Amino acid sequence: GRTLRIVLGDQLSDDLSALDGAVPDDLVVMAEVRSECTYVRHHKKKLVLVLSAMRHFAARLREAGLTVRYVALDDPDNSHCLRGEVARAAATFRPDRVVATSPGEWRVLEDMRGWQAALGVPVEILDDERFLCGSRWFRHWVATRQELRMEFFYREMRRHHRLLMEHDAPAGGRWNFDRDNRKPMPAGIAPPVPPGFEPDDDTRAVMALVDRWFPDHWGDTAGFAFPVTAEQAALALDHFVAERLPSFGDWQDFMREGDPVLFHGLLSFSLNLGLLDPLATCRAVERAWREGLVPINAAEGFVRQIAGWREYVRGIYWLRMPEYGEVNALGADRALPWFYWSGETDMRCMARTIDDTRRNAYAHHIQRLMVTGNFALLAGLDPDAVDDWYMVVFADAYQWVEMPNVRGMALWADGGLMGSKPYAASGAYIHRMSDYCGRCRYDVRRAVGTDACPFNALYWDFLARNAERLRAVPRMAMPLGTLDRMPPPRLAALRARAAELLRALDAGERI
Ligand code: FAD
Ligand code: DLZ
Ligand code: SF4
Repeated sequence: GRTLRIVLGDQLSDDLSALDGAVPDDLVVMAEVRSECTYVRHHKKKLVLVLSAMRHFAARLREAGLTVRYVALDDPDNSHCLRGEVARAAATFRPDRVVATSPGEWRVLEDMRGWQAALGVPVEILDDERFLCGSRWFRHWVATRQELRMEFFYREMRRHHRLLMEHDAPAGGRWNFDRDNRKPMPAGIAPPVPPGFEPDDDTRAVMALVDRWFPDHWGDTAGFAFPVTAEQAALALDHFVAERLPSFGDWQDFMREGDPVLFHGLLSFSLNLGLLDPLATCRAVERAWREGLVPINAAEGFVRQIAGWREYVRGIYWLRMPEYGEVNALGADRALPWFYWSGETDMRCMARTIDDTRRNAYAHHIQRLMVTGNFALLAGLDPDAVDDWYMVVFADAYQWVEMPNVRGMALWADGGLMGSKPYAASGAYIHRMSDYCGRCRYDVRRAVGTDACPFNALYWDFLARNAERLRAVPRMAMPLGTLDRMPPPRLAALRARAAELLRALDAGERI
């Protein structure tokens, strides 16, 4: 029968379930719509990335002989929502059925579930098979567990896909090489510069379009250099595996001024759009290890991120939506300080991380978790506001991956589903794992007084404020023990300093 096939902006994969069995008589619909571009005010580089990659993918499908109806943002008849564009296509094409792949966000799935009734045509919503773990498998796994732990989930993924396995044992004799990883990085190391992809004419047209349509979104289109095709993404992966992966594990958690990439992959953009396949990416890394090109701690550390964390957060998202969008286990309610947008703060680590983020629509994991995330946790910022910020600022942000990382991992707002304890840390952590503190106006060794690092007093205040709630968390016993033993005058001084900082935040004063 006549089949209308829908491809969304982050479904740009040749083996997408919605394209399975497609023939030239079918109609593939892709649409650039204002509603998707503005439901959060995405960073301009993210808009360029998604729209340019969509245009390149449409061209690729046409070259493969398929018929594509591509509706551009400035098409005068554009209804500017996904449902409207499917309805317009259906009205002219008159399909017998509509086929779509399940979207990455709950919001879109809810809408899609209403399409059949609205269109009067059968709508088949197929599983998104571009993951190592299906949602049903995850539910089953959860049902057989007393306690959810990423580590055990990850081992199942390794066994099931036979990733980095030698017979039934993990390659190298251990599942986890973290104790070899995460070292401070000596000065003087020069990480290989990742390849940039010069915008072609299509991408330049999209950059102009985004500047015209969304001038008040954050960031700039200038300097855009992300991969926008599967071929470019494959080059980026090859370069990473050859040049940066060998040292990926060693300094995975280190932060350096002006260099947010270091030895990271810069692959999340491509993975999340579907330009790279996660299992194939893990296999490429495994191959490099088998060929002796990279050490096991690097290969395992990287595969853990993709086969472990990335799949786990997706499982948690679909398991717990829609309630997950409202969790707030610590009752945090402070407004997001303006400096999250302007970068105008004396806290060097925050200012530099926010600046990297604004320039590149990218920051690496530890900047996201231990700088902007940690501050939000310690200061008790409202999870809704923080969630919104993270959706806006990063070019790899889609709710299925952003939300569990923000609400769960960074803010502990899910009460421990994502992490077995809050990732709260004082300035000492940032000092050990970065070069920010040396150039900061605050003194990281001090906790009270106007020159003291704000993270220090806020850390103790966070523990004291949430002590009742956190007593039930076994891995918090150590820091709470230290809190309990602290002389009361010392704790009072720390809490007074924290109160002053929080007052200044609420008053919009510079800290
Ligand atoms: P690398 O360090 O090279 O890691 C390799 C790959 O592993 C990444 O490309 C990514 O696909 C995957 N990965 C690593 N950690 C995670 C994780 N915790 N969750 C999911 N995948 C992971 N990732 C996103 O893709 N989109 C987001 O919106 C996002 N928001 C985040 C918000 C917070 C508060 C935190 C703490 C993490 C967030 N992450 C997000 C996870 C992680 O920080 C990014 O995937 C990573 O920084 C992307 O850069 P990279 O490709 O250079 O990663
Ligand atoms: C992120 C995004 C943007 C900015 N624009 C579009 C668009 O114009 N058309 C489209 O089909 N998809 C877009 N996307 C991706 C969707 O938001 C994404 O598919 C859903 O959020 C589900 O993950
Ligand atoms: Fe950040 Fe504190 Fe270090 Fe300054 S001293 S860079 S605020 S951790």
